[in-house]
This record gives sequence, structure tokens and C-alpha cells, in this order.
Amino acid sequence: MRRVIHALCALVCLLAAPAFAEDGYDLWLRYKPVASAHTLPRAVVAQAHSPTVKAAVAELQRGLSGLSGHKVSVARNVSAPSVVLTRNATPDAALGREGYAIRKGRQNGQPVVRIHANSDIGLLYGAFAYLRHIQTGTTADTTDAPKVRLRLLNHWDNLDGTVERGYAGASLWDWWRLPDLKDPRYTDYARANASIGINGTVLNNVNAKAASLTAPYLDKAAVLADTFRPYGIRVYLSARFSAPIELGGLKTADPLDPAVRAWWKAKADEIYAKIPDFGGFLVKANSEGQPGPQDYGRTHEDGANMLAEALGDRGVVMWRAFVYKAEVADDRHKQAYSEFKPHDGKFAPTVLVQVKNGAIDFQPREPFHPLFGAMPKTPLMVEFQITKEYLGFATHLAYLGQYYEEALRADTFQNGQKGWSVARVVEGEDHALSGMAGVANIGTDRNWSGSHFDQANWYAFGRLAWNPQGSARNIATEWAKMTFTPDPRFVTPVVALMMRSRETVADYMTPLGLHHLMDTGHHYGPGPWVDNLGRPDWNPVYYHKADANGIGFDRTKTGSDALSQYDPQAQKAWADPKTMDERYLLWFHHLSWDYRTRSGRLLWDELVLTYDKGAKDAVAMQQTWATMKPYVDAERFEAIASTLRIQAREAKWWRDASIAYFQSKSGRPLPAGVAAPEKSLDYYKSLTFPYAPGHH
Ligand code: BDP
Repeated sequence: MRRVIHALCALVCLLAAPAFAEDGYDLWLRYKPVASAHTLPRAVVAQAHSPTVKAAVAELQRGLSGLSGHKVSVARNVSAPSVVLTRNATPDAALGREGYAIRKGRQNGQPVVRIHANSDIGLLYGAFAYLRHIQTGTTADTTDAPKVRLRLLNHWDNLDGTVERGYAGASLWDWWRLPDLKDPRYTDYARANASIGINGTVLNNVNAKAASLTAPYLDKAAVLADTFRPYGIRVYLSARFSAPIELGGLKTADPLDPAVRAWWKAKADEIYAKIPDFGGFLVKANSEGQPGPQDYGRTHEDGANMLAEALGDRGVVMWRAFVYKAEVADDRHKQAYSEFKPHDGKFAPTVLVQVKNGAIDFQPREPFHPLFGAMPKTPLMVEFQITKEYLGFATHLAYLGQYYEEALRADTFQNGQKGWSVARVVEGEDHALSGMAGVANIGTDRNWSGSHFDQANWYAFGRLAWNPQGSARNIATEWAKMTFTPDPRFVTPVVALMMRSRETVADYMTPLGLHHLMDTGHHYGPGPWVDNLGRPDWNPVYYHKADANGIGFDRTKTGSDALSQYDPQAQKAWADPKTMDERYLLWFHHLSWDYRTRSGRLLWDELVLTYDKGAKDAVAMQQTWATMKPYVDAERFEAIASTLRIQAREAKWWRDASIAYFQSKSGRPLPAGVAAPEKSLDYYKSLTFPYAPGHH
């Protein structure tokens, strides 16, 4: 009888849930009553009480109380159905330093769920996994451990509280009021990250200010580090290469100058005195005007290895490969590879090279970066953008799990061998270090990410950093169940919508492998006509090369030959326009408007129809969402409906402006049945957005 009553209560709560307004603050950690509420443990039992175990106990208590609908207690011994946290007496090799096992059993005549780990942080990860299992209806015993060592968010946050390419409000870090301010939100940030396995955070923008390395700012960073430590999250800083000049009064920042080396060593010691587990430095050098070793005729490894020496074995250096030289090469696609590949094997053991997923710049679709598979002697991190600078800011729904999965699964054919996916390169089986970085989409907005569905991108990044071979679809399913409801009438259509969503954005922004078509500076909206910027490779016209005859960037032998930077077997996938995946077509080939695509249509028609489809699919997303109303609380339902409205309107704008522009080049009529752009090309060109967010 009691069971029936429990089940009924749980059901009532479940059904009632949509009635309560939710603002998204709780993310995927909402802990609303589940149908299995009556089967859940009544107590949390743990022996040790380190801050990390305390955090695990508190999370289990909070989570189980919410999920079961009644208060769960904390106990020393098992005298009720319990979840029991235990550090292994002898380490279990399968779990490593951060893994965990979850096993069902019995103790003192009571049903128990045992969470085992070799470390306290493993117990915390196990606690979050167990809560996730309850919310997603998983019951099997599990053993799991991360496949990547460094799972990091990169905040492009400025000291004045703005966020470069941030669309979710201001920076979470209140540098002005730190170190006194201890915002409880910092703990919630750490909980959310720990729940998906993120174990590090770079606090400041890669376009770094030297001031971040001064004593007052280190004291502020130390408070954040203290807050995050129980959750297994280490703090890192972006380091400005010229800091020895700006802060140290030196004449040079030459990495081979002994005074410069001594300055960095002393700086590292100062940091470790304040933050004993400081993670290390992230460096953007000799890129987009940032200082670096090349200013002194030195190499990337000279710079990276100097910083590695200063940190010693206390931390790592993440040296970014997003570089392009002051002198414009024939193809920006080739630059990072040309600069870094010759230096494979020359970096110190604590240096990782951090490579964007593609060779240009986080475009809606990019082939994988040719450095993956080309530097087998160097640990390569992949850097993804979670914030959607090039995919519609926070107002377009684009599930990036599907994007990351596509990049991670690409085969690099490292050493000429099949099966060396980007994921495998990143997992770094031949290296002591491995890492994945995601440019954060988090800010002071109440829902953290600017819109509810953008939370899924933070979530998916963390889950894929834990296991780069994970499935984007499964991750979306987990997220949707936890963030909204496990009701399949919601989960099935919403996951389908999420999985399609990034293709839709690529269709209305950059179809058929086009890229870098956005407007200048703020990167908001279409600007395929832009041809007036300081460097040729900043201009969209450089990338699409459309004229009366055709369109596309020839990266084969007849063109820039960037294709040759890939392993010959990887090249095959893109070498022949007739057999390749046409979603990459114009990335690699310049083709006549009359080129016949796989559909049998001419390239011009195919291009226009793809734009048109993208805009229509954006409207369809709105329609699907409208049918989800019964399953979602009113506040989040409306908020999402409003962003989808913006998206549908802007998708049409991208479609119309792009078709108008490319038609001015091709001079061809639109395929039958396709509506003409609403306004003239001049109208679209005349739009300006001086106050678009994220551009600082
Ligand atoms: C570009 C962004 C710029 C960043 C740069 C980078 O527009 O704001 O500073 O990437 O990654 O995509 O360094």
C-alpha cells in the first residue's frame, strides 16, 4: 500500500511539474521527483569527510531528497536503504585516479547502492553519475573513468566583466568585488561542471591582460580556486607573453633571455604560493596581434618550453595553434599546420598544443584540423567553441553535441593507419597528457547560457571530454530527460530536433561547405559581400570566391593544395567532388555554377535550395516546439518559443541576403518555386549592428 501511495505521490508531482515556473538556473540538476521515487535510498552513508566527500554527500542528499520527494538523511552506518560511498582500500586499476564504480547489493539486511572509487573526486563523480542514472532511468551497475586527463572550460572573460564572444550576460567572475565576494553561484558553477566531469577552468580571455598575473588578481583567482577545489576543478590562467615587460619592467620578453626566464619562474612561484594546485597557463601567442616568441625571432617551442620550465611539474602549458602570420599566405587554412608540424617532438613534456577543431575558425561546419594526426609526438588538445559565435549567438538553437561528434569521429589516418580518429588522437594513448577545451558559453544570465538549449552544449562538451567516443544522441537524450522531463512524448521529438538543428544552421548560413560569410567584427548576420578589411583573409569574398562563373575555394593541387596537409587516405574523402560528402563541397573545390550535384541539380540551384531549406527548417523547429507545451513549464516554454522566433526570422535574413548576394554574382534565375529575397541586396548590405553583444 505504501508503495502505491509513494508511486501516486510521485506521479502527481511529475504531472504537476510543468505548472511551476522554472528559470533554468538549476540546469540538469533539477532533482524533481521521479516515477521510481519509492525505490530510492533513504540515507547516504560515508566514512571519510574531506571537503570533496562532503560535497558528494551533500549532492546525494539534495538530489535523492528531490528525486524521492522525502528528506534523505546522512548516516554513519547502514540501517535503511542507503547509498554508500567507499574509497577502495586497494586501488582498482580500472578506475584510475578519477573513475568510479556503482554496484547494487545488500548490507545489514538493507538494499544498498555502493559507489567505489580510488579517490575522493572519483566518489563525487560517482555520486553525480548515480543521480544521473536515476533521472535517466538507467539501472545497470556501471564502471566508468574519463578517457581524457584535462577537461577544461576556457572563459574568454575580460577583467572589466565583459565576455569576448559571450552571449549570456556578463562574466561570472566579479573581479571588482573579489576576493571578498564569495558568490554562492561559484559553488553552483563548480557543481554543474563536476557533474559532467569538467576538471579545470581557464578564468581569463586568451586575449589576455598582463594584470591577471599581478598580486591583487592572483588573490582574487585564489578565492575562486578555493571554491572550486572540492569539486576537482583546478584554476588556470591565460598568460600574456609580454608580461615581463609590462609587469616586470624588462626590456624584452625574449624567451631565451635569462632575465625573462627568471621573471616567469618567480611569477610561477608567486602563483603557487597563493594557489597550490594552480593548473597552468594557456597562451595565445603571435596570433591576431598578440605578442609571442616570434617577435624575438624565436619559435613556438622556445616560448612554450620556457613557460613549462617556470611551472616545472606543478602545471601544464597549453599553447594554442590558432595562429596566422602577419604576412598573408596563399590560404589561411594552411598556416597553423605549416607553423607547428615542423616542431613536432620539440615541445617539453608538460606542453600541450591546443588546436581548434578546424583550420579556419569554429565555422558551422569545418573539416577536422590537419594538425590532428600530423603531430604524433606532441599531445594535442582539441578546442571547441561552446559559445555560438558563428552559429547564431545564444538565440539560434544549434545542438553542438552533433558537431563535436562529427569532428571527433573523423579519421585522421595518423601514421597512415586507419582508425586514428580525432577522438583517439585527443585521448592521447601515446602521451602522459591529454586534453579537451571548450570556449565557455556561461555568463550571469539566470539560465547561465543565454538560452535553455545552449545549456545542452555545455553539457555535451563535458560529457564528450570525459569520453570523446560518446554518442551525441545519447548525450542529448540524457540532457533532455534531466533538464525537462523523461516523458518520451517530449524526449523523442526534442532529441530529433536537437540532432538536426546544427545542420539547419549550416544550411541557412554556410551551405555546401561555404564558410566565413559572417559580417565584420561582431560576426552577427550575413556579410558575404565584405571585401574591404585590412587583410584579404579576413574578408568573406576570400573564402567563397564567387563570380559569374562559379563559387568555392579550390584547396586541391590546382588551388592552394591545403588538401595535401591531410594523410593521403584522409584526402580521398574530399578529393573528388563527385564522390565526396557535399556538405564540404565548396570548402575544397571551386566549381562552375553549372556543376551537377549528386541530386542531379545544378550547383546554383542546389545552393539556393539549401538556403531555402535551412530557413524552412528553422520555421519547422518552431512548430515542433509549439507541440511540446504540455510537457514544459510555462516560463521555459515561452523563453524557448521566443528564441525560436528570433531564429526563424534571422534564418530568413541569412537566406535572403545570401541568395540576393550570390545571385548578383551568378546572374541566374532562382529555381522554380523559390521565393525571391524579400529586400534588395543594398538593403541587406546597409544593415549595421554597433551594439551586437560579445564584441569587445
Ligand atoms: C575568433 C574570435 C576572436 C578570438 C579568436 C581566438 O572571433 O574573438 O579571439 O577566435 O580564438 O574566432 O583567439
